[in-house]
Amino acid sequence: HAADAHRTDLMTITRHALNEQSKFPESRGDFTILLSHIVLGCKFVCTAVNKAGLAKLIGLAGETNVQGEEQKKLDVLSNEVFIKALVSSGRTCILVSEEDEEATFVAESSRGKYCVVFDPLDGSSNIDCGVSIGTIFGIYLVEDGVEPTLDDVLQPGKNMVAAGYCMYGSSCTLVLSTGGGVNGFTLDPSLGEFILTHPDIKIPKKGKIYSVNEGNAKNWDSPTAKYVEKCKYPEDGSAPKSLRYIGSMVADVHRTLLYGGIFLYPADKKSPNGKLRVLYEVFPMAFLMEQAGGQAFTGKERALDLIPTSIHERSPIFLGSYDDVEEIKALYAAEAGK
Ligand code: P6P
Repeated sequence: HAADAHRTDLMTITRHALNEQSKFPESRGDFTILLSHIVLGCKFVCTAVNKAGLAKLIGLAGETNVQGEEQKKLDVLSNEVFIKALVSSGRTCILVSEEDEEATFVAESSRGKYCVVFDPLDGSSNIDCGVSIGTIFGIYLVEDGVEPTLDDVLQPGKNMVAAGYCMYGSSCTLVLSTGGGVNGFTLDPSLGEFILTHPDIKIPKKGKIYSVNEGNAKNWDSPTAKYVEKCKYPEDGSAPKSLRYIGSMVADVHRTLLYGGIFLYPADKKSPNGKLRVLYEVFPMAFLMEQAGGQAFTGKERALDLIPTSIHERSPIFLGSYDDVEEIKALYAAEAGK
C-alpha cells in the first residue's frame, strides 16, 4: 500500500518539525512551538486574503464595512495577527516587521530566545487584482539569559537559524528551511494542515528565465544592463531567456526556486540600495536559495554576509540558479576590476 501511504501517512509541517527536533535530543521543542505559531498566522492570513474580495477587506484603511466596522488594510491586519501570534508563543524576544518603524521588544514575562524578522504581507499592492502575495520571515537565535538588544537582529543573514515564506495564491504554500535543505508544504483547507508536498527542493543549476522590472532599465548600472542584454541576445547563439516578472517577490522567487533562473532587483540611479529590504526580504530568500543549491549576491558580496546597520535597510539582490548568478557576479567583478 505504499502508493496510498501519502493519503494516510500525512506528513504535516508540525510532524516534520518534530522529526527535525528529534535530531537534537537536548531540544526543548521551543522552535517547534515558535513554528506552530507562525503557521497559525499564515493560516489566518490565507483565509483573510481569500475572503478579501468578498469582505471588502481590500482598499484603504479608514473605510467602514457593511457592519460599519473600521476596516483594516489586509497588511495592517496581517501584521497585528503575526505580532500577537509570535508574542503569545512565549518563544520570541524581538520582532521586526516591515509594517512597524520600531522593533517590538517582548515583555520579560512572555520572552523566549528567538528573534523573528518578517514582512507580514509582501506585495500587498497586488491584492486588489488577485495576484499572489506572501509572508516572508527569518529567525535568529539569541544567547540564553542575555538582555536582548537591537544588535541581536542586526546580524548577517548567515546567522539565521531558519527562514521561509508563505505564498497566498491558487494554493497556500509554505516553503521553509531550518538549515538542512528546503521543504514545501501546501495547506489542505479541509484539514487546516500544511502537508509536505515539495520535499527537499533543489533549484536547477541553470535556468531559462530572468525576472526583473525592465521599466527601470534606463537607470540600471552597467553590469546589470550588460547581463540583461546577454539574457535577450545570447552571445553563444543559445536561445534567449524568457522574461517573467509578477511584481510580487514571493511569487517571483517561488517560480525561480521551482523552475530555475534568476530574480534581480538591482540598484539604480533612483534607488542606490535597490528597493528590497535586507532583514525580511533579501536574507530569507537568500537563505532559502543557498539551502536549495542556488546563490544570492548583492552586486558587491554574498547576500548572507551583509551586516545590516538598520532594521529597514535595503540592498540590491540577484538570486536564483547557481550558474546564472555566477554570470552576473563575473560582470560586477569585471566592473570592479576596472
Ligand atoms: P517594482 C512589492 O511591492 C515588492 O516589495 C516586492 O514584493 C516586489 O518584488 C517588488 O516590490 C516590486 O517592485 O518596483 O518592480 O514594482
